[in-house]
Amino acid sequence: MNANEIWSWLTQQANRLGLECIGVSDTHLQACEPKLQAWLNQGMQGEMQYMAKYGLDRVHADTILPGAVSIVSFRINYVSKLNSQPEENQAILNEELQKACGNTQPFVSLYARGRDYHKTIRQKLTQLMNTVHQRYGELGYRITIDSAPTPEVEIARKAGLGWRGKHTLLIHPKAGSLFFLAEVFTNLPLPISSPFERNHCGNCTACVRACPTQAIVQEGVVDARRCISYLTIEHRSSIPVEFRPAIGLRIYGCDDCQLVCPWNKFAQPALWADFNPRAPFESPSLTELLNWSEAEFLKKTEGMAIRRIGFEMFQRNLAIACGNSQPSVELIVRLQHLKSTCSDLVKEHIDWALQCLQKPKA
Ligand code: B12
Ligand code: SF4
Ligand code: SF4
Repeated sequence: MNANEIWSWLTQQANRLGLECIGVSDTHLQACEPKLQAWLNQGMQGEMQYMAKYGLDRVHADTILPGAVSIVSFRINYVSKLNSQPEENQAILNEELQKACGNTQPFVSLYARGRDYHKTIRQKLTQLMNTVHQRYGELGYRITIDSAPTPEVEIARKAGLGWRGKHTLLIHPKAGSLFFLAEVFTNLPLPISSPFERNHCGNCTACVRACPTQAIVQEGVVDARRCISYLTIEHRSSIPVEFRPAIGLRIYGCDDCQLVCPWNKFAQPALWADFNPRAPFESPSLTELLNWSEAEFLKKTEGMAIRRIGFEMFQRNLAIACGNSQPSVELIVRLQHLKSTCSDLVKEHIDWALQCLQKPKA
């Protein structure tokens, strides 16, 4: 097997499937160790036990695929409504930021409004690797997307896909940061790409300043315990009261640090219809979501990442959104009614919301 020939075939096939930007990194990821260790030592992973469980194994490619020698990185854009016009994109991002910071509509992160990306990307990469297999025969590989214990952003930076912004995410000068990353670990010695060495953040600190909970505790370091994405998706117990006001109406994830980033006007549209937003997640109504039974929640979120948090966390997040929204008699009555059917965890968040809604305004 000729690795260069396989690489050329693989890139062609990847482009055909809509996997536009790809690169290859070696498997030497040990440079990440000290920072990862420091992050873990400070407990910044919060309740994400999988981060502590794998610890420094994350930087050993053998954990993913014994004998791996190269890692192919893929960038998958996820915002369907973007286009190639920076001014129009900027207007779209400003509108999303206004929604995220407003007090009328719940906000679902842009990446989570369509089909669960894990499913879509795995399908596409399996398709891709099947074509390679058919043409070149047996080769060892393993597909990873988000949930595997690997430092994906650093792998992608090494593969030349972009630099790490001060918010820690990967940015490409022609594609911003509104994309997922995925990898194929393989035992095939593919030609290694040049790492992305330049950092184009310059003096900008927009993401650090815009973060509602000051989760970017140092340039390039996010304390997950403060991050709204963690609090609304990963943290399964009671959300600390100190963060509730700042969460606003963000009920699933947070995009503020990316929405203010000047590079995202260059973000590229999603190429797959799977990522088209599903009703009602593009423009949800708080009362509509509050009225859902568990069966309706499961039905409406079928095949979506949001379903993974389950009904209890969904209701918990909605309760916080209610506490931060415009008070109305209808909302107060609805919340009081909900208390008779929900779990203790949700009840505690509803009590907090009712206190906020009934507090006399200064
Ligand atoms: C855990 C996790 C989270 C946690 C912690 C986030 C964090 N920044 O660490 C939480 C739940 C908060 C989270 C939130 C989000 N996440 Co997340 N997350 C992950 C996950 C699973 C692991 C990341 C990790 O290892 N963190 C631990 C810390 C220690 O690692 P680190 O910050 O990356 O730092 C490492 C190195 O960069 C280096 N380092 C540390 N500091 C610095 C500073 C500089 C300047 C440099 C060069 C290096 C460096 O040392 C560390 C050791 O590896 C990855 C997928 C994966 N398997 O990698 C997705 C991933 C990073 N998340 C992703 C996304 C989309 C998000 C959200 C945007 C989702 C949302 N809209 O709500 C937010 C963004 C929040 C943010 N600003 O980070 C994407 C990012 C895509 C991209 N363009 O980069 C990923 C890659 C998933 C994917 N496959 O697409 N996430
Ligand atoms: S996702 Fe939101 S809370 Fe998390 S670092 Fe970015 S702006 Fe802050
Ligand atoms: S907002 Fe500014 S500092 Fe933050 S990642 Fe973007 S360019 Fe870098």
